[in-house]
Amino acid sequence: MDAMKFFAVILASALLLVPSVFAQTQATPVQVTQDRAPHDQATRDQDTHAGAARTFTMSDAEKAEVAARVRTETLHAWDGYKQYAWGHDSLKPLSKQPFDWYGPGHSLLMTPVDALDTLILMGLTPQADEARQLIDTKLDLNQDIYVKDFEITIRLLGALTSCYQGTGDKRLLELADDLGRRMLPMFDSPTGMPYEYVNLRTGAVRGTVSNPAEVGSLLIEFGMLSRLTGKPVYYDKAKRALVELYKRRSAIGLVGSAIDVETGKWTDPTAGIMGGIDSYYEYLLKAWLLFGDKDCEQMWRSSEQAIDRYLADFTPDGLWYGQADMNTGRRTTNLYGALDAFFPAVLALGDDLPLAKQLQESSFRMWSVAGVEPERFDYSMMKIVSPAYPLRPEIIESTYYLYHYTHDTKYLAMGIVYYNALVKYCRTDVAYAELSDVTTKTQADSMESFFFAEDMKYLYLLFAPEDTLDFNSVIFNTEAHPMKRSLGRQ
Ligand code: DMJ
Repeated sequence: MDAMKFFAVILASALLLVPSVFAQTQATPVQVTQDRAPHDQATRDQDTHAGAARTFTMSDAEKAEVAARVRTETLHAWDGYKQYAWGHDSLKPLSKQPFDWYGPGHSLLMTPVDALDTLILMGLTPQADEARQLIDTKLDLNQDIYVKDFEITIRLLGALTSCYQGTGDKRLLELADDLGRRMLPMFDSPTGMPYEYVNLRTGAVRGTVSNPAEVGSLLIEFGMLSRLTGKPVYYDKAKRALVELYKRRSAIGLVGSAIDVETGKWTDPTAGIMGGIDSYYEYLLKAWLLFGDKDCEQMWRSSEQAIDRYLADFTPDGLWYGQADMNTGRRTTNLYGALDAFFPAVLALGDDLPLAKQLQESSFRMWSVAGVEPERFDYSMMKIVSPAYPLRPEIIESTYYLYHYTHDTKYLAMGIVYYNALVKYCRTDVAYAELSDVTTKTQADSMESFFFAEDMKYLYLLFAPEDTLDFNSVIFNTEAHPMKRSLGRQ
């Protein structure tokens, strides 16, 4: 499909979905002018679409209206959390029950912490204030629970350090410092790579087999904590973990999927950019840009070459990234998925817009197979292999980055497609629910905190005025918590 036809299909999808969604939410529809309206002939005639596509524009008022819709829907989900799960980690949106990751009575306030900067950004001030008040007074880190190094770092530590930068609320920094201190024992392995779990009260560790994402996606949060507290230990430990992992790359420059942090040996040699590896690469690039760390720059540049050479896969259906053996470079599988859709954003940030654009088209193609993206997709057969959709944000994140860099309105059209599908298929009477199967659109009883932290934030930023957040002055961690570049360079 050539670029213009592809654009046309995106546009048609966006426009076809607009009226139903706005009707469903009883909101005023975005006005679609005649030359942009879908019609039967156009759906059969790609060239007509292409003609329509060329005229596609959104006025500032139309964009503002979509941003307002996103804000309203964020409030809808927040109100559901507040009514049924206040003080807990998250809301189960179908049963309307609270859920705590580490068992009843052990909440770490995952949703309010992860959501706070989104609420602030959207100007949902009473909601942001109530979230902050809850965090300031009730977030209890002195709990006898083994927490996941990666998730607690990117969500809690990332949000606390980011929100301190945004609000100046010293209690948030105190909490971040306390959390960082409690997590430090996880780095005390023979290699310096962190154990998977650390007990917040005792500092005991468990989980010797980890992966690149869990080992290598800690430096933005711990590094920023060093900058904010003046304590170098955080930066040093997280940087060492990243370097130790990088040092264990294969002769051809790839890392595998699982590594023993005590022996330093790989237990799974499968290379890729998929979940379990993804944000390791993202953090090499972002730590360089945020902190000006030259080692990270060098590690990113050499990793990028290996990724390009062995993982990128140009097929008749476009550019994809599959899996290969880390030692031989031999292709093993052709799987792409919702998590991989983060990579166009990384490519764009790393200054490779041509590849970023091509890969974003592939992500959108994957989304379009069922009208919502699946967790895993075999691009050699264009077939869904894992049909769940746990409200993943990566494709929206990449759309936002690409729109920022290109101002091509097709990315706005993509954003409308995602937004409308979310509302149509994932919205419940009290919040939003993940899908257990994108082919049947069956909802499941979970709403991850990243729905607030990432999906809604990136969607909002895509349509909101550019000065809502100065993209160039921040680096987002992998959970979409913005870190100020000015502070990172101090
Ligand atoms: C988020 O927690 C982060 O984006 C992470 O990097 C990957 N998984 C989820 C979203 O899918």
